[in-house]
Amino acid sequence: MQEAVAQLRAEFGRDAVILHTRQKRRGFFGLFGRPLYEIIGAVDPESNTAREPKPEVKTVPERPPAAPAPKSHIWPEDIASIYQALLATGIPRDTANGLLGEVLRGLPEQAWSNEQRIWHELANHIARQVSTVEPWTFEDGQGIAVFIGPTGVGKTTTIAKLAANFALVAGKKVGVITTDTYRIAAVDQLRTYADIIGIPFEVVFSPKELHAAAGRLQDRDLILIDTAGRSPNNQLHINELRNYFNDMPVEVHLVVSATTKEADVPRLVEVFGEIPIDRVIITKLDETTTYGIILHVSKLAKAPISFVTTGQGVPDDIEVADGQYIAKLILGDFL
Ligand SMILES: Nc1nc2c(ncn2[C@@H]2O[C@H](COP(=O)(O)OP(=O)(O)OP(=O)(O)O)[C@@H](O)[C@H]2O)c(=O)[nH]1
Ligand SMILES: [Mg+2]
Repeated sequence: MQEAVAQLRAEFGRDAVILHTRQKRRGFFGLFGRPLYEIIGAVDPESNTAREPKPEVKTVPERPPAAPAPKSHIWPEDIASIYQALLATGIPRDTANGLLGEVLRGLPEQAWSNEQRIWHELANHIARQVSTVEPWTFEDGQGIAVFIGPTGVGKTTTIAKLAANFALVAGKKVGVITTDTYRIAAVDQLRTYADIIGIPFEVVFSPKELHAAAGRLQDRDLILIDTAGRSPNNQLHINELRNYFNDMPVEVHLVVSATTKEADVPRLVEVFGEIPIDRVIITKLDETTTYGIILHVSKLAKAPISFVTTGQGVPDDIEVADGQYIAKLILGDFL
């Protein structure tokens, strides 16, 4: 198999990606009577080392190749174009390889030319891979959730949406606390929502005050805690955030905008992940047309998606995350 991979790379460049590998039955084509290995690869046309933007099925015999290696070349153009389309959704390369490989392995070879079927299977795989979680049921008592993330992603707005829905629609006792005394007007922003909804609101300046405020909200079913948006490149601010919630049993929701650049996601997740992440919220789905980042963030954060938000409107533009819905969003017109 290594030899076959090396051969594929030699012929198509270092960036050739392996989509599918399989050991063929002995006596393939009645030749040699030795096991054969089949690899399907694709070449990313954007890559510099790519020489041929076409996939190839390459079959090589097991060592030692006493006779010239038997090769069968077929050109499943459909699969190459599906792979490219998958990358264009913003799904990172590794994930796209894995997904397409899994789907192909699960389908009989005759189905590989059935584009519709492949897209359908991809949607099923994505729906299974995007982990989601039910909203709070309050069966285990009070819920305390804190919302952290980069600046301007919609943390405060999301808290306002959740507070309004759980208080006014679900009839739960909700309280909000803000630790964001950093930005002028941040306190007023959330206080205004709390006043309109008619729920208690607390402003805290230190971890000690946070404990005290949570104590005063003991009768609440749900406490939502807002934090100041932080840059993942400011370690001092991240440490400060971590110290706030070190010794408090809170459910940490990482809030990430769907407009985040794919390349920035790993660092973002790593740095905010210093505060163990329990849930991910993806905001601003309405501001982009590619949604692969949803899968990307949830995988890297190793946390399920709780909610997605779809506009500026409070309280309507928020939905409970659902795998099928997210898969459809990601694959869009292809389904
Ligand atoms: N289009 C769109 N805009 C949103 C969404 N959620 C929030 N916003 C807007 O994003 C802007 C910032 O929202 P905030 O809730 O203040 O963001 P934040 O994360 O609390 O910001 P900081 O506290 O400064 O870090 C506001 O204009 C919101 O209306 C969304 O789902 N879609
Ligand atoms: Mg805010």
